[in-house]
Amino acid sequence: MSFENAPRPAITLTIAGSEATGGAGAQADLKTFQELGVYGITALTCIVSFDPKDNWNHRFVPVDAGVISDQLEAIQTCYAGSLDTVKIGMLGSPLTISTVRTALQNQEWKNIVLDPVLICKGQEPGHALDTDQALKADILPLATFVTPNHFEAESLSGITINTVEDLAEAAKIIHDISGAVVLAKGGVRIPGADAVDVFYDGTVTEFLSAPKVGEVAVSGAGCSLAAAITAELAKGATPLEAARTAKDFVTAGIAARVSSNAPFDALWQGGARAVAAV
Ligand code: PXL
Repeated sequence: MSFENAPRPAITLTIAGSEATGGAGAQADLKTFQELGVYGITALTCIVSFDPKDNWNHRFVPVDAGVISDQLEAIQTCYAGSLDTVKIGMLGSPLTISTVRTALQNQEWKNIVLDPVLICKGQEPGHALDTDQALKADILPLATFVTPNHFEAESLSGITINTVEDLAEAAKIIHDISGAVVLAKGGVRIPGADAVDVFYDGTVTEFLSAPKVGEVAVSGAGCSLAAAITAELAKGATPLEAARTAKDFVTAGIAARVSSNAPFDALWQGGARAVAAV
């Protein structure tokens, strides 16, 4: 056995928040990266702690802007020349958004995958609106791939989404605004037996469909989907291949989900491995 010739993993960064219970955010991203064979690194933007005494609303603490840019300086210097793929998750404030934008513009990227986390339960509406607008103005134009959920697709496209056809229309509008490849997620929000996501890259429209597992959204599904796309792109997959692999990854992770004392389950990133072993 030659250790010298062992393949080296692609380096993949997530710029995301911590979600302490491990279902969503940076924790979900890193588990997904590991599961899909890429070397995951993280710059933390905020710390979210659900509040069991207040209907599991989000307690949100931003990481200081200087500390975010310190993390990104360390990462970008350490991996200059080998880091070209980044996932962006929850940013949470206009100041964080401008800090992240500055760091993104310090280097060339092959893939900037944006999971446009628009609202966070527990944030003040005025503050959340400023954050949403800053995300659209400052980060969306830099994205090469964007993964809005139902609510985010309505907000970014400006249309109401009741059907899969509406979702496809929204994906086209978001592509036109951003230039990015779009995977718009219907999840459990659109009626029907299947959870349907719509892929659109400016030419190809593809409906990715899987039977719904229950009617309640599972924590971490959106984060893990975007992280799986990121990992696959870093390994050299095309956007459509990455979207298909990510959909399968998330479907297996939902089937093998973890329950807790919270009123929602969490996706398990080891689901595909567990299914394969049975
Ligand atoms: O699922 C969106 C999300 C992303 N990032 C963090 C979160 C959540 C939802 O709870 O807490 C840190």
